[in-house]
Amino acid sequence: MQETRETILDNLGDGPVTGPALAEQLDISRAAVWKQIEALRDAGFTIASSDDGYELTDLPEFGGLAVEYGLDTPFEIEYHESIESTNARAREIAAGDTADVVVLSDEQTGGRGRLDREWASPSGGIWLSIAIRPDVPATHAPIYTFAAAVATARAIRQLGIDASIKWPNDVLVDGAKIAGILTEMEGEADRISWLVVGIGLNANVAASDLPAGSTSIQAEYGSIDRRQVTQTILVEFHALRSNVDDVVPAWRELTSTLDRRVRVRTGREEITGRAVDIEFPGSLKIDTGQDVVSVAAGDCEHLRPVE
Ligand code: BT5
Repeated sequence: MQETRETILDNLGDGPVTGPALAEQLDISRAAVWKQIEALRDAGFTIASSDDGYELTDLPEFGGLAVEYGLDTPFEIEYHESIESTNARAREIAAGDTADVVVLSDEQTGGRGRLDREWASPSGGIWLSIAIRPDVPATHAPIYTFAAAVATARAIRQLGIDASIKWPNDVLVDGAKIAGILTEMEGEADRISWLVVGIGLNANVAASDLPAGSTSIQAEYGSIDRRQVTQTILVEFHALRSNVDDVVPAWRELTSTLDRRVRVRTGREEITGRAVDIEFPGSLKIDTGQDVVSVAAGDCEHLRPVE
């Protein structure tokens, strides 16, 4: 967040503060302070003014400044009411040399899943893409998908919803999909140039506005404060991307894929067996009965146990 705005918000949050006091502290004119206050009001912040000065009394439910307010990560947020795809926008930003930017939208008109599948993104969801530049080889890219899945599952579980991760990129509640992750990257074999991790979480969205087999936080729990949930996702993701060795153990704790029968379709083959483990940076090990095979990517189906 822009520094002046952040200082003003911090001051307003701590109690009434007068315009002249803010102007002096920030070394700007009183008119400039007033302009900043108006801009914050336009962004949905409720700022009361009395003889004692200005005071922050309520935050907007969602938006870039709202999510940045009190967020302890290096991410800058670019917010849209509506956009075609936050991943597409984050890719543009990342290609322009900027990193640690989050593109966030209330609605997407052309949200995408893997293999260019459609991703339903009505207003009320949490649709976000994080552009980062990790200094790692391209083969490590999947660990960021797993970090995002862990961050999202943890944020949902904080609400008391029993979310679990299905390998590789789905977050489920009772078998229904509540969130999905799409990671895209560019780079050479030995180094990633940029990576965009897209997270789609069905938050304040009615299940009837989603494809069959999906669920939402609204359906499982009721409407939530998207600002808080988004902040939790970003804080958890930031912690994990800063310590990638923590990702696989955290993922194992949250998954419903391990120790069950699965069918995985890759572009080339179909593998059925018992999922026994995942390995850094995210391959699934499947015991087929004849062999233990390692699959790096694919669509996974949870099967019923054989009698
Ligand atoms: C995914 O793909 O699960 C990745 C979804 C990533 C979406 C985010 S939103 C922010 C960012 N911007 C984007 O444009 N994308 C990312 P995949 O595993 O391929 O699953 C896609 C399938 O999930 C579809 O074919 C549908 O069957 C189903 N689906 C579509 N919309 C859904 C929704 N909102 N909730 C649950 N399932 C959905």
